[in-house]
Amino acid sequence: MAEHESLEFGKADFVLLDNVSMEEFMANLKLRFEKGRIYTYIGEVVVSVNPYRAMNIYGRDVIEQYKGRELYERPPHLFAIADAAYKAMKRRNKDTCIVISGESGAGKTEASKYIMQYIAAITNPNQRAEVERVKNMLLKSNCVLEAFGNAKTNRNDNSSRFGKYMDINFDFKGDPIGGHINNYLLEKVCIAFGKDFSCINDGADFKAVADAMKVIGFTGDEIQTVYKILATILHLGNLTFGVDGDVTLIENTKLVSVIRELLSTKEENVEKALLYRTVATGRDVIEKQHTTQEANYGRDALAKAMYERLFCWIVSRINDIIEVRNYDAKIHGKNTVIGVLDIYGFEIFQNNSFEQFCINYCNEKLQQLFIQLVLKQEQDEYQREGIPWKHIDYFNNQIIVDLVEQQHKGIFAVLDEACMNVGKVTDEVFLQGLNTKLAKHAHYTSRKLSPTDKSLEFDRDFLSKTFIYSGKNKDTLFQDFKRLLYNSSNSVLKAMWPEGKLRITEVTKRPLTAATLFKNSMISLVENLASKEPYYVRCIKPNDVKSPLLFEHERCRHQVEYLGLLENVRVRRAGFANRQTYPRFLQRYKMISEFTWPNHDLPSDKDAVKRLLQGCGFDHDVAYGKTKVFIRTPRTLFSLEEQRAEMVQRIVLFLQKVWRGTI
Ligand code: AOV
Ligand code: MG
Repeated sequence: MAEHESLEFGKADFVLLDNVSMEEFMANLKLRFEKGRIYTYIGEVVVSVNPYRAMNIYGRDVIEQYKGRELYERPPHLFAIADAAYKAMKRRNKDTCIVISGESGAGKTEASKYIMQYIAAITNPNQRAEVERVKNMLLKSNCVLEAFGNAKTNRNDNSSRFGKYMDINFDFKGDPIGGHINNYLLEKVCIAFGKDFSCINDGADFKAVADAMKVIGFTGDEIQTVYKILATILHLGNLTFGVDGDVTLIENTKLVSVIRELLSTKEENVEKALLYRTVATGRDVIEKQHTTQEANYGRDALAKAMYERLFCWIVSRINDIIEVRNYDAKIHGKNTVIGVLDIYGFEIFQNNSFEQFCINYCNEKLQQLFIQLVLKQEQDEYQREGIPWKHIDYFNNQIIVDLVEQQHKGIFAVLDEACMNVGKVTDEVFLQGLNTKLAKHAHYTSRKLSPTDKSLEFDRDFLSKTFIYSGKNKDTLFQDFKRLLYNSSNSVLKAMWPEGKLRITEVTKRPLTAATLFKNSMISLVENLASKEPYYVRCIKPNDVKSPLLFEHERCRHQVEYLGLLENVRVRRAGFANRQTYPRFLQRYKMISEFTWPNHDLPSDKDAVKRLLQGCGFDHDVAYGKTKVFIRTPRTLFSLEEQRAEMVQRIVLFLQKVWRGTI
């Protein structure tokens, strides 16, 4: 329970609600939002509501207030959760992670940046140069990744189109010595020609990004190449094809020269790659001319693949630069990690596609992890402390996750199967597959049942109404393009396309589909998170118009519901609303009992706490663990707090009298 906050701002922890009902939860959330209290706890989980205005709560002074404090000692804040993760890592030598979730525009990326800033601010008190360098790189890398990986959508002006998981490595002193970024890109789905990405849109922006890249340590050649790739992608967008008889040709041939120059390849190679594909038929290798449709398709695929590859390359270069360098730190000394996950949030658009399906599946997966871990953590603590655990019912969304990722009959598997039919992949084939395999699934409703709606429907909003283009699932960049880029005399570009080295007859293995790659990357992400001690930030978007004033009740209620926040409160409460170590408990409440004030003469703090609680008549509402006392109902805690406040008041009055000499 956070002190220093009066009830005028509502309850700082939802666990303290009088009744756990949706109405009370929402009333508290709204009150706090309106009073400018954007953070509220559920135990150790931070619930955050996007304020859509600059808040004066992230400064150095505020950082100082949270440094080294316990969670409930200060008003709820991201800094408190960052500090808790840091403390656990440092004191208990634990790898921890901070998982930030919530729908698009809810404030995840902003939260991740404040968390990084906090960690950077509280570490390296001795100003070690190497640590300063690493911290600077970690903060700067964010700006570069955002420039390439964020885009304006109608849900968020600065929407992350990639998921980012960043590990920060710490040495035994607790100072950051390196890091690693995993990006979860949406395969093949970078918005057409990337034209929506700010780094391409705006020349001035690119200058700022180029400067940041330079600071991080990208070479001049590398930055030049990035620039050339972006220019190529833009030019590809203007390239058009026509026909002359049965010959497909490029209409604006001048562009080919420009592209050739940018890519440092041979002009005729560019033209050939755009108009033909090389196919191996048995032992023969022939060149087959594209139709204009195929040529258009190939051009778009090239632009997207170049953008995607560029992004991945930038991430891998940043990783080269920020990885833990110091050999000693790697081998000796303890090296612990805090991971920060900021991923694309759940989204539904007018038209939803494979991209939204992947994003929403990812959010389901994280929700599953949340359910498992929040419950598991509780259970573990009770076990550790030797307290019996009562099972709680909650909605387990494993069934939704299975619906998507199950072997052979999950949606991804059906999609992959539909994509095996070379040449005649249609959404109809895919739909048929779904109808056959999933007809009886409780959470699947076929599109056939709603013929006017061109979407596949799932009965839970989480998965949104998704219309999946099966075509987006295939790796469809013609080999010829890979060879073209590999044969560039620009060594940076060449290095991005190593598979272009393969000769046509060597390219036989069917590449994994986008769905399978994505699924695998999600499974390993979740495994990684599950191996760490998790801390959660649950972000809520208050309205759809980016207003700092509007708390749209229904929109928020819906999020509270699908984030399972009420269940979270119940789980937390059905166990125990509050737990504190014996010494801490005594420190705070000893003044309310004659047995413990000013000191106790019992054999242990545990005995003293027992005596105190028996004396107050709360013995029935608590359990005594090995190191902590567990308080079941918030009422008891309130009562203790009230008694304490009363005592404090009396002591203050008493002291005032002493000072005035009236006693
Ligand atoms: P997201 O990461 O959750 O969406 P962002 O973190 O980009 O959302 O937040 C969206 C916008 O909300 C920001 O650009 C800010 O204008 C505003 N905002 C968010 N948090 C704060 C805050 N703490 N203080 C002030 N303004 C804030 V997406 O990336 O779309 O899922 O894929
Ligand atoms: Mg984001």
